[in-house]
Amino acid sequence: MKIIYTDDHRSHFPQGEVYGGELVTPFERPSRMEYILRELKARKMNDFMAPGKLNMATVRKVHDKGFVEFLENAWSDWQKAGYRGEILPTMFPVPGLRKKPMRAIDGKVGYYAFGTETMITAGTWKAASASAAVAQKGQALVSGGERAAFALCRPPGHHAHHDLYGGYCFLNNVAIAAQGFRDAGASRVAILDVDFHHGNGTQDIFYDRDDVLFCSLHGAPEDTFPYFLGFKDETGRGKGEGFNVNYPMPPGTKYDVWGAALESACRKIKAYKPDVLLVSLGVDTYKDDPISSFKLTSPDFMTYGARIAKLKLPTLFVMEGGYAIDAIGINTVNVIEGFENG
Ligand code: Q9C
Ligand code: ZN
Repeated sequence: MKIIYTDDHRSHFPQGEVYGGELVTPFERPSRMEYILRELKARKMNDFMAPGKLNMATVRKVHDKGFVEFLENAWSDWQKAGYRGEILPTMFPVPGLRKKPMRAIDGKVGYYAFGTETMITAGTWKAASASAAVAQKGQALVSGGERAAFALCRPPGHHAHHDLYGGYCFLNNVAIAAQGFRDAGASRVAILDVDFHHGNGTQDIFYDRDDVLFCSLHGAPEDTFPYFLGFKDETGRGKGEGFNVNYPMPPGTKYDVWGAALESACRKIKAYKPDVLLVSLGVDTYKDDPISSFKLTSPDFMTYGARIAKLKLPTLFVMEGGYAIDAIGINTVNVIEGFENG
Protein backbone atom coordinates (compact mmCIF):
# COMPACT_ATOMS: atom_id res chain seq x y z
CA MET A 1 0.00 0.00 0.00
CA LYS A 2 1.03 3.60 -0.50
CA ILE A 3 2.73 5.30 2.43
CA ILE A 4 2.55 9.08 2.77
CA TYR A 5 5.47 10.71 4.55
CA THR A 6 7.47 13.93 4.81
CA ASP A 7 10.59 14.87 6.79
CA ASP A 8 8.84 18.09 7.90
CA HIS A 9 7.87 16.40 11.18
CA ARG A 10 11.48 16.98 12.30
CA SER A 11 10.86 20.66 12.90
CA HIS A 12 8.79 19.72 15.98
CA PHE A 13 11.00 18.46 18.80
CA PRO A 14 10.45 20.33 22.07
CA GLN A 15 13.32 20.59 24.54
CA GLY A 16 11.22 18.85 27.16
CA GLU A 17 8.04 17.24 28.36
CA VAL A 18 6.68 17.78 31.86
CA TYR A 19 6.59 14.27 33.31
CA GLY A 20 6.46 13.31 36.97
CA GLY A 21 7.60 16.78 38.02
CA GLU A 22 10.66 16.65 35.75
CA LEU A 23 11.44 18.01 32.33
CA VAL A 24 12.34 14.90 30.31
CA THR A 25 13.11 14.33 26.63
CA PRO A 26 9.69 14.09 24.99
CA PHE A 27 8.45 10.52 24.51
CA GLU A 28 6.94 11.75 21.24
CA ARG A 29 10.23 12.33 19.37
CA PRO A 30 11.41 12.42 15.73
CA SER A 31 13.29 9.10 15.94
CA ARG A 32 9.92 7.32 16.18
CA MET A 33 9.53 7.89 12.45
CA GLU A 34 13.03 6.58 11.67
CA TYR A 35 12.27 3.23 13.30
CA ILE A 36 9.00 2.90 11.41
CA LEU A 37 10.61 3.86 8.08
CA ARG A 38 13.45 1.40 8.63
CA GLU A 39 11.05 -1.48 9.29
CA LEU A 40 8.82 -0.61 6.32
CA LYS A 41 11.87 -0.67 4.03
CA ALA A 42 13.16 -3.91 5.60
CA ARG A 43 9.86 -5.56 4.64
CA LYS A 44 9.98 -4.14 1.10
CA MET A 45 7.16 -1.66 1.66
CA ASN A 46 8.67 1.06 -0.49
CA ASP A 47 5.74 2.83 -2.10
CA PHE A 48 6.34 6.25 -0.52
CA MET A 49 4.67 9.51 -1.50
CA ALA A 50 4.98 13.10 -0.35
CA PRO A 51 1.92 15.07 0.82
CA GLY A 52 0.53 18.00 -1.13
CA LYS A 53 -0.38 21.43 0.17
CA LEU A 54 -2.69 21.46 3.17
CA ASN A 55 -6.31 22.27 2.31
CA MET A 56 -7.17 24.75 5.07
CA ALA A 57 -10.87 24.86 4.16
CA THR A 58 -11.20 21.24 5.33
CA VAL A 59 -9.17 21.95 8.47
CA ARG A 60 -11.55 24.79 9.35
CA LYS A 61 -14.55 22.45 9.15
CA VAL A 62 -13.25 20.44 12.11
CA HIS A 63 -11.28 23.11 14.00
CA ASP A 64 -12.18 26.51 15.43
CA LYS A 65 -10.93 29.51 13.41
CA GLY A 66 -9.36 31.22 16.43
CA PHE A 67 -7.68 27.97 17.46
CA VAL A 68 -6.01 27.48 14.06
CA GLU A 69 -4.85 31.13 14.05
CA PHE A 70 -3.48 30.66 17.55
CA LEU A 71 -1.43 27.63 16.47
CA GLU A 72 -0.09 29.47 13.42
CA ASN A 73 0.94 32.58 15.37
CA ALA A 74 1.75 31.22 18.82
CA TRP A 75 5.51 31.18 18.35
CA SER A 76 5.82 34.75 17.05
CA ASP A 77 3.43 36.01 19.78
CA TRP A 78 5.53 34.22 22.42
CA GLN A 79 8.71 35.80 21.01
CA LYS A 80 7.09 39.25 21.07
CA ALA A 81 6.25 38.74 24.74
CA GLY A 82 10.00 38.38 25.32
CA TYR A 83 9.99 34.79 26.56
CA ARG A 84 13.09 32.67 26.06
CA GLY A 85 11.69 29.17 26.53
CA GLU A 86 9.20 27.11 24.59
CA ILE A 87 5.45 27.53 24.94
CA LEU A 88 3.84 26.00 27.99
CA PRO A 89 0.52 26.95 29.62
CA THR A 90 0.40 27.88 33.29
CA MET A 91 -3.27 28.81 33.79
CA PHE A 92 -6.46 27.18 32.51
CA PRO A 93 -10.10 28.34 32.42
CA VAL A 94 -11.17 25.39 34.60
CA PRO A 95 -14.74 25.37 35.93
CA GLY A 96 -15.00 28.25 38.44
CA LEU A 97 -12.97 30.60 36.22
CA ARG A 98 -14.32 32.02 32.96
CA LYS A 99 -13.48 30.91 29.44
CA LYS A 100 -13.36 34.27 27.66
CA PRO A 101 -11.24 35.22 24.61
CA MET A 102 -7.78 36.43 25.70
CA ARG A 103 -5.48 39.18 24.43
CA ALA A 104 -2.20 38.09 26.11
CA ILE A 105 -0.38 35.08 24.68
CA ASP A 106 -0.19 33.42 28.14
CA GLY A 107 -3.97 33.65 28.37
CA LYS A 108 -4.39 32.29 24.86
CA VAL A 109 -2.16 29.32 25.58
CA GLY A 110 -4.24 28.32 28.61
CA TYR A 111 -7.43 28.96 26.65
CA TYR A 112 -6.45 26.56 23.87
CA ALA A 113 -4.51 23.88 25.82
CA PHE A 114 -5.92 21.09 27.97
CA GLY A 115 -2.63 19.98 29.56
CA THR A 116 1.01 20.85 30.21
CA GLU A 117 2.92 17.95 28.69
CA THR A 118 2.86 19.36 25.14
CA MET A 119 5.19 22.26 24.30
CA ILE A 120 4.86 24.41 21.21
CA THR A 121 8.19 25.32 19.53
CA ALA A 122 9.34 27.46 16.61
CA GLY A 123 8.75 24.57 14.19
CA THR A 124 5.54 23.14 15.62
CA TRP A 125 3.16 24.72 13.12
CA LYS A 126 5.31 23.60 10.18
CA ALA A 127 5.30 20.00 11.45
CA ALA A 128 1.65 19.90 12.58
CA SER A 129 0.36 21.36 9.32
CA ALA A 130 2.55 18.96 7.30
CA SER A 131 1.22 16.05 9.38
CA ALA A 132 -2.37 17.06 8.57
CA ALA A 133 -1.37 17.31 4.89
CA VAL A 134 -0.04 13.73 5.10
CA ALA A 135 -3.45 12.55 6.33
CA GLN A 136 -5.20 14.56 3.61
CA LYS A 137 -3.04 13.00 0.90
CA GLY A 138 -3.92 9.52 2.23
CA GLN A 139 -7.60 10.47 2.13
CA ALA A 140 -7.29 11.70 -1.46
CA LEU A 141 -5.64 8.43 -2.51
CA VAL A 142 -8.34 6.27 -0.89
CA SER A 143 -11.11 8.56 -2.20
CA GLY A 144 -9.50 8.07 -5.61
CA GLY A 145 -9.89 4.29 -5.41
CA GLU A 146 -6.90 2.89 -3.51
CA ARG A 147 -7.92 -0.07 -1.33
CA ALA A 148 -5.77 1.26 1.52
CA ALA A 149 -3.08 3.78 2.42
CA PHE A 150 -0.87 4.55 5.40
CA ALA A 151 -0.54 8.20 6.48
CA LEU A 152 2.68 8.25 8.48
CA CYS A 153 1.70 11.29 10.53
CA ARG A 154 3.84 13.02 13.12
CA PRO A 155 2.98 14.84 15.35
CA PRO A 156 -0.08 12.69 16.14
CA GLY A 157 -3.59 14.14 16.17
CA HIS A 158 -6.31 12.22 18.00
CA HIS A 159 -6.14 14.22 21.26
CA ALA A 160 -6.73 17.56 19.48
CA HIS A 161 -10.28 18.85 20.00
CA HIS A 162 -12.21 21.34 17.90
CA ASP A 163 -10.43 24.10 19.85
CA LEU A 164 -7.88 22.45 22.17
CA TYR A 165 -4.39 20.99 21.79
CA GLY A 166 -2.60 18.55 24.10
CA GLY A 167 -1.40 14.97 24.42
CA TYR A 168 1.34 15.68 21.82
CA CYS A 169 -1.40 16.65 19.31
CA PHE A 170 -2.16 19.99 17.60
CA LEU A 171 -4.32 19.37 14.53
CA ASN A 172 -6.57 16.29 14.50
CA ASN A 173 -5.20 14.48 11.45
CA VAL A 174 -7.72 11.64 11.43
CA ALA A 175 -10.65 14.06 11.82
CA ILE A 176 -9.35 16.21 8.98
CA ALA A 177 -9.11 13.08 6.79
CA ALA A 178 -12.61 11.95 7.84
CA GLN A 179 -14.02 15.35 6.86
CA GLY A 180 -12.13 15.08 3.58
CA PHE A 181 -13.83 11.75 2.84
CA ARG A 182 -17.23 13.32 3.50
CA ASP A 183 -16.43 16.24 1.23
CA ALA A 184 -15.28 13.80 -1.49
CA GLY A 185 -18.67 12.07 -1.44
CA ALA A 186 -18.60 9.39 1.28
CA SER A 187 -21.96 9.28 3.12
CA ARG A 188 -20.75 7.50 6.23
CA VAL A 189 -17.24 7.34 7.66
CA ALA A 190 -16.11 5.05 10.52
CA ILE A 191 -13.11 5.78 12.73
CA LEU A 192 -11.54 2.97 14.76
CA ASP A 193 -9.09 4.29 17.35
CA VAL A 194 -6.73 1.58 18.62
CA ASP A 195 -4.19 3.89 20.31
CA PHE A 196 -3.76 3.10 24.02
CA HIS A 197 -5.17 6.53 24.92
CA HIS A 198 -8.74 7.63 24.41
CA GLY A 199 -9.21 9.66 21.23
CA ASN A 200 -10.79 12.51 23.15
CA GLY A 201 -10.25 15.05 20.38
CA THR A 202 -11.82 12.91 17.66
CA GLN A 203 -14.75 12.14 19.96
CA ASP A 204 -15.21 15.85 20.67
CA ILE A 205 -15.18 16.82 17.00
CA PHE A 206 -17.79 14.26 15.89
CA TYR A 207 -19.86 13.93 19.09
CA ASP A 208 -22.98 15.56 17.60
CA ARG A 209 -22.74 13.91 14.19
CA ASP A 210 -24.28 10.74 12.76
CA ASP A 211 -22.20 10.77 9.56
CA VAL A 212 -19.03 9.75 11.42
CA LEU A 213 -19.02 6.72 13.74
CA PHE A 214 -16.25 6.86 16.35
CA CYS A 215 -15.12 3.70 18.22
CA SER A 216 -12.21 3.89 20.68
CA LEU A 217 -10.40 1.11 22.58
CA HIS A 218 -8.34 2.57 25.41
CA GLY A 219 -7.11 2.65 28.99
CA ALA A 220 -9.96 3.61 31.36
CA PRO A 221 -9.95 7.36 32.10
CA GLU A 222 -9.88 6.76 35.87
CA ASP A 223 -6.43 5.22 35.41
CA THR A 224 -4.76 7.05 32.59
CA PHE A 225 -4.33 10.04 30.29
CA PRO A 226 -6.39 11.96 29.13
CA TYR A 227 -8.27 11.18 32.38
CA PHE A 228 -11.39 13.25 31.96
CA LEU A 229 -13.01 11.74 28.87
CA GLY A 230 -13.45 8.27 27.38
CA PHE A 231 -16.03 6.74 29.73
CA LYS A 232 -18.42 4.09 28.49
CA ASP A 233 -21.50 6.26 28.98
CA GLU A 234 -20.31 8.79 26.36
CA THR A 235 -22.46 7.63 23.45
CA GLY A 236 -22.98 10.83 21.42
CA ARG A 237 -25.38 13.76 21.61
CA GLY A 238 -28.47 14.81 19.66
CA LYS A 239 -28.25 13.46 16.11
CA GLY A 240 -24.94 11.88 17.14
CA GLU A 241 -26.53 9.72 19.85
CA GLY A 242 -25.41 6.11 19.35
CA PHE A 243 -22.50 7.02 17.05
CA ASN A 244 -19.79 7.24 19.71
CA VAL A 245 -18.61 3.98 21.26
CA ASN A 246 -15.98 3.77 24.00
CA TYR A 247 -14.25 0.61 25.23
CA PRO A 248 -12.34 1.62 28.38
CA MET A 249 -10.16 -1.22 29.74
CA PRO A 250 -8.09 -1.68 32.91
CA PRO A 251 -4.29 -1.61 33.28
CA GLY A 252 -2.73 -4.96 32.39
CA THR A 253 -5.23 -5.69 29.60
CA LYS A 254 -3.99 -8.47 27.30
CA TYR A 255 -5.11 -9.51 23.83
CA ASP A 256 -7.91 -11.83 25.07
CA VAL A 257 -9.88 -8.85 26.44
CA TRP A 258 -8.58 -6.26 23.94
CA GLY A 259 -9.30 -8.52 20.96
CA ALA A 260 -12.87 -9.09 22.23
CA ALA A 261 -13.38 -5.31 22.37
CA LEU A 262 -12.00 -5.02 18.84
CA GLU A 263 -14.42 -7.72 17.71
CA SER A 264 -17.34 -5.77 19.20
CA ALA A 265 -16.14 -2.53 17.58
CA CYS A 266 -15.73 -4.27 14.20
CA ARG A 267 -19.34 -5.52 14.40
CA LYS A 268 -20.59 -2.01 15.17
CA ILE A 269 -18.62 -0.69 12.22
CA LYS A 270 -19.96 -3.38 9.91
CA ALA A 271 -23.57 -2.67 10.97
CA TYR A 272 -23.02 1.05 10.28
CA LYS A 273 -22.17 0.22 6.63
CA PRO A 274 -19.58 2.95 6.20
CA ASP A 275 -18.11 3.86 2.82
CA VAL A 276 -14.66 4.08 4.32
CA LEU A 277 -12.70 3.20 7.47
CA LEU A 278 -10.05 5.28 9.20
CA VAL A 279 -7.78 3.67 11.76
CA SER A 280 -6.15 5.88 14.39
CA LEU A 281 -3.11 3.64 14.65
CA GLY A 282 -1.27 4.02 17.94
CA VAL A 283 0.94 1.11 18.98
CA ASP A 284 1.31 2.24 22.60
CA THR A 285 -0.83 -0.76 23.61
CA TYR A 286 2.46 -2.70 23.45
CA LYS A 287 3.56 -4.45 26.65
CA ASP A 288 6.82 -2.50 26.95
CA ASP A 289 5.45 0.96 26.19
CA PRO A 290 7.02 3.35 28.74
CA ILE A 291 3.87 5.44 29.39
CA SER A 292 1.08 2.90 28.88
CA SER A 293 -0.22 -0.18 30.68
CA PHE A 294 -1.70 -2.65 28.19
CA LYS A 295 0.10 -5.89 27.41
CA LEU A 296 -0.20 -6.58 23.70
CA THR A 297 2.66 -8.57 22.14
CA SER A 298 4.22 -7.92 18.73
CA PRO A 299 2.35 -10.87 17.10
CA ASP A 300 -0.95 -9.44 18.43
CA PHE A 301 -0.50 -6.44 16.15
CA MET A 302 -0.35 -8.74 13.11
CA THR A 303 -3.49 -10.55 14.33
CA TYR A 304 -5.54 -7.39 14.66
CA GLY A 305 -4.34 -5.98 11.34
CA ALA A 306 -5.83 -9.09 9.73
CA ARG A 307 -9.10 -8.63 11.65
CA ILE A 308 -9.43 -5.07 10.38
CA ALA A 309 -8.86 -6.30 6.80
CA LYS A 310 -11.85 -8.64 7.18
CA LEU A 311 -14.13 -5.57 7.25
CA LYS A 312 -13.29 -5.31 3.54
CA LEU A 313 -13.53 -1.51 3.55
CA PRO A 314 -11.40 1.10 1.84
CA THR A 315 -9.05 1.90 4.72
CA LEU A 316 -6.78 4.75 5.71
CA PHE A 317 -4.32 4.12 8.55
CA VAL A 318 -3.29 7.30 10.35
CA MET A 319 -0.29 7.10 12.70
CA GLU A 320 -0.88 8.19 16.30
CA GLY A 321 1.15 7.14 19.39
CA GLY A 322 3.69 4.45 20.35
CA TYR A 323 6.71 5.17 22.53
CA ALA A 324 8.58 1.87 22.93
CA ILE A 325 11.03 3.16 20.34
CA ASP A 326 12.92 -0.06 19.59
CA ALA A 327 9.66 -1.98 18.91
CA ILE A 328 7.57 0.78 17.29
CA GLY A 329 8.66 -0.21 13.78
CA ILE A 330 7.93 -3.91 14.21
CA ASN A 331 4.55 -3.31 15.86
CA THR A 332 3.37 -0.68 13.38
CA VAL A 333 4.44 -2.64 10.32
CA ASN A 334 2.93 -5.82 11.81
CA VAL A 335 -0.49 -4.13 11.69
CA ILE A 336 0.05 -3.09 8.07
CA GLU A 337 1.37 -6.52 7.05
CA GLY A 338 -1.43 -8.30 8.93
CA PHE A 339 -3.93 -6.11 7.07
CA GLU A 340 -2.32 -6.76 3.69
CA ASN A 341 -2.29 -10.53 4.20
CA GLY A 342 -5.65 -10.64 5.96
N1 Q9C B 1 2.03 9.40 32.89
C1 Q9C B 1 -0.59 9.90 22.17
O1 Q9C B 1 -0.34 8.72 22.35
N2 Q9C B 1 1.03 12.08 29.02
N3 Q9C B 1 -0.52 10.79 23.17
C2 Q9C B 1 1.48 10.84 29.48
C3 Q9C B 1 2.04 9.46 31.43
C4 Q9C B 1 0.67 12.30 27.68
C5 Q9C B 1 -0.22 10.42 24.52
C6 Q9C B 1 1.82 10.86 30.94
C7 Q9C B 1 0.33 11.13 26.82
C8 Q9C B 1 -0.09 11.55 25.45
C9 Q9C B 1 -0.89 10.41 20.81
ZN1 ZN C 1 -1.50 7.13 22.77
